[in-house]
Amino acid sequence: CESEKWVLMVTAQTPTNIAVIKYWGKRDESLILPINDSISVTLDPEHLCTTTTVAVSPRFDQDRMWLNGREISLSGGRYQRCLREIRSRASDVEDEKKGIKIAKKDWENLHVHIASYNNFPTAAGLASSAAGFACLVFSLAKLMNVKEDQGKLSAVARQGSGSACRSLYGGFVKWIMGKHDDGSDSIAVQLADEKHWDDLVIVIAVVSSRQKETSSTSGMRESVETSMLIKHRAKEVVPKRIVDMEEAIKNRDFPSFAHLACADSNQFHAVCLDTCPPIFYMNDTSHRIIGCVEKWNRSEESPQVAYTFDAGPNAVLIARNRKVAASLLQRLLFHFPPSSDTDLSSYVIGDKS
Ligand code: 2P0
Repeated sequence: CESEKWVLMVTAQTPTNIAVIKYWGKRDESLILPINDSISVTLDPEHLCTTTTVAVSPRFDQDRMWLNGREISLSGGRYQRCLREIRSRASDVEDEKKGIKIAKKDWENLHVHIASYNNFPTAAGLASSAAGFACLVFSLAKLMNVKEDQGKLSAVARQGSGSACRSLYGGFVKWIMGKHDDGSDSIAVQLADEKHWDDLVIVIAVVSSRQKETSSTSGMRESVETSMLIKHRAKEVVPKRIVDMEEAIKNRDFPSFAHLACADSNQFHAVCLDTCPPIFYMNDTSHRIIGCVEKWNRSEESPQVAYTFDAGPNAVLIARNRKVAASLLQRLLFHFPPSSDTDLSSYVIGDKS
């Protein structure tokens, strides 16, 4: 029938985010509730981002998803939870031009097709799940005319992947761990928008684009089960660092920002080493980058560059301004020289494969 031919689509783009005070460890695995607050900076949308198109049509007989052009299963609990949570919040949708009318109750019986692309390596420690789930939740919410605020949407994205809740905002974002058992207060809030501290330049040194061996989800589970250091970190260290980091961001105080970000990255990797069996996310190249930045920072009156490493060997380097970023690139090329035939636009430091 003619009326069954329509397809309604929404496309959205969501950048990834890089934590400067790290999330590592859950107190509730299924609701994805963390053991500490975290703070991140959201990257510019034109760089590391996920683009997702969601479509609905009466012709679709099941929910389906393609990631980077290949179909993936939606049977996992995380996808199911996000779909269920968004469907339960759907409202009426009307598109007069196309003659489409979807009542709130119809959403339960309509299926969606989802196509998602990352413009960066998936699962190489560049927070692909953060951008991915944030974009999925945001685009589904737009498609289904969900009227809830960003905070409530962030609590849905969190159930896809913890760090995803922070990607619903630009600028500097805090994920509040919350107190409630149902996760209703475990949401992201924006600390400062993207214009607040726009001198900062983020350089990502891709050390390896291979997939990591230990996923964040299993890594943090093992840390919670076996590490003593993670308990001390969550209870004694992070609460104070969160306060200090918020202050550093508010005042655009780069020395404090750099000190806190580097220390927190190092403690997160120390927790990984304190896990049984130990988890090694950084490699020799990562360690050499830390050495170079530390030496440079110590040779100046105050720090020029902050480094932070997620669940992978790639370095996220935050330069205090563009001039420093140019000098940083020169230093990286000096210490990690590419060969003459290297395509510098996709140069991977230290990865010979
Ligand atoms: C973060 N990471 O704060 C930390 C720092 C990695 C190191 O959030 O199990 O992919 O899906 O909640 O969000 C990576 O963990 O883990 C992460 P799940 P997620 O960015």
